[in-house]
Amino acid sequence: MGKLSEDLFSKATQLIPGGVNSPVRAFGSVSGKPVFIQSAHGARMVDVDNVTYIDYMMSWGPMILGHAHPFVIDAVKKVLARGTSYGAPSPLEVEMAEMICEAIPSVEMVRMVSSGTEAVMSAIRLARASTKRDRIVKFDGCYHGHSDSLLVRGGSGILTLGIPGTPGVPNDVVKDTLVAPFNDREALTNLLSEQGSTVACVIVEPVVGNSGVLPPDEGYLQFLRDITRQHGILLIFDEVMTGFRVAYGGAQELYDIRPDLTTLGKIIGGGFPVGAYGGSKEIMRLIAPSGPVYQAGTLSGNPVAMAAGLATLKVLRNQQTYSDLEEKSATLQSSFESLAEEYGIPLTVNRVGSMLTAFFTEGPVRNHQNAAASDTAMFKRFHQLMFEEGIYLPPSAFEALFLSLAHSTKDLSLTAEAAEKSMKIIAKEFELGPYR
Ligand code: KE4
Repeated sequence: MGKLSEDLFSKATQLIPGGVNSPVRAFGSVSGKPVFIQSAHGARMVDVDNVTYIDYMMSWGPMILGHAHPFVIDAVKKVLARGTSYGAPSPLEVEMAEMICEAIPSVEMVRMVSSGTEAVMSAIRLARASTKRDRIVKFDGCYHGHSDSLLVRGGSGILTLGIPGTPGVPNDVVKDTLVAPFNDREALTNLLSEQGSTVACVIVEPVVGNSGVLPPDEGYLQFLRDITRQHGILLIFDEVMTGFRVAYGGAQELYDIRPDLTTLGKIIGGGFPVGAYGGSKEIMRLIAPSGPVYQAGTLSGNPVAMAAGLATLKVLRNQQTYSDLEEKSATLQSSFESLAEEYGIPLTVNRVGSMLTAFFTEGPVRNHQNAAASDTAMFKRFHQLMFEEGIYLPPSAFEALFLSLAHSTKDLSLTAEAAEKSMKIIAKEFELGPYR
């Protein structure tokens, strides 16, 4: 950590809880010393001490084109000249709704909000209103933002910081939140055979990103679709992370599943605050003002966020995008795997498209329990060593690493060189492979 970051962090911790505006940014489970960023372009970020990093966090997912993509910047500049927020409908919101509905056939109608948390909170309320049931089912290690009823055995920062539950959330709020293990058909079948008639929705990250990446087992998502339909339960795909990430139409395109409701965020805002939820017209028409289910937001559909999001989606719509991301991500995965093999380091890389996690364990890693059993001390050391080599990995063993269109083959070979140095040191320090 450079001097300026150090000074900023000590000042920030006096003014902002933990010195950060979102817990995982505090590097709590790695070095504990977050650097402060002054700029970002393409695949790189530069901190206030002028240290440059190849970035694989990409703002936790949104920056799939790379930072400060010229097409996005131009689109934002044009809109900025016309004001920043109207509090009234604008053409850009209609265009965004059209692009989302065209990309995701299960979404016939969509409402914009300002964060993934807000999208999920609203979708849950809508599911409860639509089914007139109160119970919800989520999966162990999945994170769906920080609304009260979802803060149960969550992933992401909750897992990283080892927060069992969250003080301030009344038991009455979470008593209706049931938790099942991901990728476990029997557990959910048993749970729903007892309580299915009281459950409004099952919400899932179709590709889990918040326990680290956990791909769904073959046929598992179809199983979720079938069993929820059987019990009259709405299936919610939380695609805040996977939407426009794993495919242009998200995980539901990749796995050919039609959920009842979808939540979105991150990429559709192009780096600006955004969220969205959508589904059939029949269900969505329950939302005010067309229906009685209230949900509102001062900056929902903000024109600047819409401009950045639209510019991003227009670049992504070119199919070449995802094959390019796939190729680069597969290269990164195989360099990690072959190096771990060479140095006798237990490593399992889970990847779907351009989101991946390297778990320091033999594997397989199919659920939160497997992920939590990985060697976090080894991850911490790997993170630190890679950081010293100028590679900025997400500062948590339970997050996804993201590639962008801006990551070049040169960036990938620099990353592989850094990984070689780091894994060699880890093998020595942990007495593995040639250093047993
Ligand atoms: P936001 O409220 O942070 O925009 O979205 C919440 C959310 C909902 N659903 C999924 C699947 C998500 O991954 C998220 C947020 N993701 C975390 C990182 N895994 C955001 C990073 C942070 O909390 O700082």
